[in-house]
Amino acid sequence: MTRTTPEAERIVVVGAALFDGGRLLAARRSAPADLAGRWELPGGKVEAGERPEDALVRELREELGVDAEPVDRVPGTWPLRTPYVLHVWTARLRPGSPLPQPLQDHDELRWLTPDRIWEVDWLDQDVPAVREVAASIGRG
Ligand code: 9L3
Ligand code: MG
Repeated sequence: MTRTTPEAERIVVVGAALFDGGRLLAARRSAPADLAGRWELPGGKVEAGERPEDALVRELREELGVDAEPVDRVPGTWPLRTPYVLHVWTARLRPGSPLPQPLQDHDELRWLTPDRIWEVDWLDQDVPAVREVAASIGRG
C-alpha cells in the first residue's frame, strides 16, 4: 500500500531553479551511488528550525560556491524517499560562477537552454518539478 507522509512528518528538501540568460542550471550528482550520474536541481535538506529560503542559500553556497537570492516558490510538492519531499524555488545568482565544490554532491554542471532541458538524465524524482519549472519559463 502506498501512503503519503503526513505533512507534519515530512522533511523538505529545497531545490533551486537557477536561471541565467534564459538557461536553467542542472547539476550532476556524484553521490550516493544509486543517484550518481543523474541530474538534479541543486539543493538539499532544510534543517530543523531553518527557513527554506535560508536552506537554499546555504546549500548553494556549500555545493556550488555561489551567493544566490531566492525569488519565488514554484508551486508544487514532489515526493522523494520517505519522509522527504521536494520543494523548488527560483533563485537569482549574485555575481560569481557556480562550480561543483569538493566533497559535495556534484561533479558536473550544465546551463540548459529551454530546447535542451530534456537532454540530461534528470533524477526521476526531479522530472515533474523540472516540468513545472520549464512551463513557468514558457509563461514568463
Ligand atoms: N534530492 C532530489 N532532488 C533534488 C535534491 C536537491 C535532492 N533536486 C534527493 C536526493 C537525496 C535527498 O533528496 O536522496 C537529500 O538531498 P541532498 O541533501 O543529498 O542533496
Ligand atoms: Mg544536495
